[in-house]
Amino acid sequence: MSNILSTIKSATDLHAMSVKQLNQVADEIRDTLCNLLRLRAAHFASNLGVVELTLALHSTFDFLEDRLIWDTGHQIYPQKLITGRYDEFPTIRTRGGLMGYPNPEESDYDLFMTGHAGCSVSTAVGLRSGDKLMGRDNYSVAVIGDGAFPSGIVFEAINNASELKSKMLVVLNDNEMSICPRVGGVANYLDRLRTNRIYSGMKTEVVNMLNKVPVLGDSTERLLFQIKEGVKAGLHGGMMFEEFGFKYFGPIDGHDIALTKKYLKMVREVDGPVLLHVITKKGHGFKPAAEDPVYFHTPPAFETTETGETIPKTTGGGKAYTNHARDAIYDQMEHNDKVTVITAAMCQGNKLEPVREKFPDRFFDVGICESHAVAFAAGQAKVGMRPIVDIYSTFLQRSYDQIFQEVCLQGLPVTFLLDRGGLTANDGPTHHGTFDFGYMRLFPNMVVMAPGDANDLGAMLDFSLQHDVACSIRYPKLTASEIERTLVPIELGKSETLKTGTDGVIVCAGTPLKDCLDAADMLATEGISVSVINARFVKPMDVDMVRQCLTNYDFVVTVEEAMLMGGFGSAFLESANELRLSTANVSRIGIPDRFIEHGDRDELIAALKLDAAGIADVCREANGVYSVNVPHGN
Ligand SMILES: Cc1ncc(C[n+]2csc(CCOP(=O)(O)OP(=O)(O)O)c2C)c(N)n1
Repeated sequence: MSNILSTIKSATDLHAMSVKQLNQVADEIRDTLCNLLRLRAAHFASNLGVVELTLALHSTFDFLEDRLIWDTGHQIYPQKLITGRYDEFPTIRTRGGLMGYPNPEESDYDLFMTGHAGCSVSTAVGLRSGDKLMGRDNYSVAVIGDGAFPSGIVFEAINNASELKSKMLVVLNDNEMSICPRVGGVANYLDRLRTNRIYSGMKTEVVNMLNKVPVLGDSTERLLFQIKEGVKAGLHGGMMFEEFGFKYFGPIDGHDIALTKKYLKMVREVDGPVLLHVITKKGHGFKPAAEDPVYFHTPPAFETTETGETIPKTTGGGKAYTNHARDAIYDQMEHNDKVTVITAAMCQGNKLEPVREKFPDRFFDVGICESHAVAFAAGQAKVGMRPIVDIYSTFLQRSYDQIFQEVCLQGLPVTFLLDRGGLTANDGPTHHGTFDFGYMRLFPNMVVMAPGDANDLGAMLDFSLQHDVACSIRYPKLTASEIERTLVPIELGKSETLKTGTDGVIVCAGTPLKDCLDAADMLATEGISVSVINARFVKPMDVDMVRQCLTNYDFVVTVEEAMLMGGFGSAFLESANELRLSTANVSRIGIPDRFIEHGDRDELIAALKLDAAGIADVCREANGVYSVNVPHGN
């Protein structure tokens, strides 16, 4: 059979294809996705689940004129394959290659660079509104998963779309999964809609019959009316959406291209907002992924053994910071029944499954609802519990106002464990957790910590739960280092000196600490003697440490895997200024004022001079400039 996929240059090529040909393209996309898994870790189950939906959408609409937003964006691979990026596809998620999320720089079909869930309906309403004002008669479509659907902002958008009477379509891609199985009341409602499918044949007749029940004025009749409306709501699928002003269609099988196209053509003619409920299966068409979509969300690269078996490629061993954090949480919950843990749909990412199993009453998965997660934690803290919000740094950004008002303004002791602090490598700019030092340290009543290694992490969690104040503790997506030393207990606003030198000093906030020590070793062989300090606290700053650094050494280098603007180095400079000490000899290593691309972590880190070689370079340069060649007594 000839390969059609490789010949598709633009999605408009699909318009002339028969359903049979589209199904062949679907098979070819699936093969291409499976082949990718042999190369590298990538989003998998979600992409396999939307192959037919993507083809149905692009063969019905022209998304160079119409608008399409994929919520979350991780299921964009089929779209990339049919919009002129087939040849480059093997480069996906590598530095300089295609991004694993929609990227407007790659194609006009990718309207927004997205990676955070929940905003697609809002954006689509905005696009429709703007296009209407510009006099364009086009159509706006948002595809959103059932996991993201309960996000508060989706209801804000639905509310607005009804008001604007926007001619637009929300495709609810219901695969019964977030990353883990979806949770909550909306999930239950969608389950009921699915099972209501058996009523679809008789629904109209029953509703017609109910409509014949007279509605009169006395109380018995009012009761009858209420019963009638209740029964109608139960029978008529999607009543909730209809009440919000959307026309509801479905549920339909989203793997049936012909059927999905039929519905898409039909809803395009409806004046006003429409919700099309589409049922798909994550991992569809590749048995192992369909059977275990949680593992196959972003599985590691695969390899085929000599016996022909497909197994995950083994990656370097060692325990990740995420696992250390999970074990520390487990330990705290075991010893203190006031401690709770809250995740916003990231149980799998944060490796919390054992905590969920062991402490079901104190484990809360609130769905992809980060703002709610934080306000919910504040509520628990107010009445005496000790909640831990275990969350990715980048997703916590969704809760900024709740950190301000519900937590800090009230002075409540909520602990934030910020996973994926720093670069997340192949995911790229939507997922790098580089802003948290800056955004967390702004608020009064917030302590900001960064463990230098795995030992610090557990000790910091313990410290946090012993104190009556909100604390943020951030760590990266990395195998943890454990630096050998006599452990100095965590003390509020106190740093830890790991190595004492005479020429300069490296002050590190967080896990680049091991690289700082390695840099110091390299420099020692060249006759440059540097101290290495584990800052531990971004806030409050260790003011004595700042004073000593600025008075005892020729040069100071601050290091952080975070934005320079507003980050640890900036905080250091602010302290120096308050001490009225000169900062001319302070160099800061961190992330400059731009979004960092996706790519191999080591490459990205090296380019930012955040590895041992880069840190040593900056020290060398500073030593050359600022060295006065006089011994300092420390
Ligand atoms: C704001 C936000 N929180 C958490 C995540 C992490 N995350 C990525 S995919 C996903 C599940 C999405 O489920 P769903 O919306 O049903 O989409 P599907 O996986 O079915 O495509 C989650 C929680 C995210 N991308 N954005």
